[in-house]
Amino acid sequence: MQRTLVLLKPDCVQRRLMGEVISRFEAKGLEIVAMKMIRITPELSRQHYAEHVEKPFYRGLEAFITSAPVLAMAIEGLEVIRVVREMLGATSGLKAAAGTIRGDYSSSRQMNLVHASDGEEAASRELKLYFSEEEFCEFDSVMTPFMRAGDES
Ligand code: FUP
Repeated sequence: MQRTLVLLKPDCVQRRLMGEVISRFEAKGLEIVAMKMIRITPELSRQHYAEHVEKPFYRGLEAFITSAPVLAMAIEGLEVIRVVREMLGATSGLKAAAGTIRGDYSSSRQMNLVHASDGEEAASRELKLYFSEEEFCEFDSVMTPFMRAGDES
């Protein structure tokens, strides 16, 4: 079982698309095990986007990501890091395939609605930036027996 960090970005919050996006993760059978709305500070933005801080587009990216609240979620499931990235689609909404979240709702590279960790190392680092251990809410999902066979783990 893996966990990944998902952020519904300021454009998603402002456009009232949070419910649409959360519905897709729920319908897929993934577990939301932590969730909170926060305003990203410039300092957190620099930590989150550490690999991009020196790039020319970083200024605009920081201004955007700090412009309104985001909804941070920890999502759990089998191969969830890859599964969620595939549900998001390519980084730019203009390139993302139809049927993906960005492909269906975004026409922008910067305002691409959702962030998700891109690998195990990133997931572990990013989850720690947004959540403390006590904030994860594990539970026995009554749906699990109807979502996958017992030997699929
Ligand atoms: P992704 O992993 O799909 O979220 O994309 P990247 O890590 O490559 O980029 C992080 C964020 O920077 C993306 F959400 C979009 C933004 N970005 C720009 O605004 N301009 C660029 O030229 C490239 C990325």
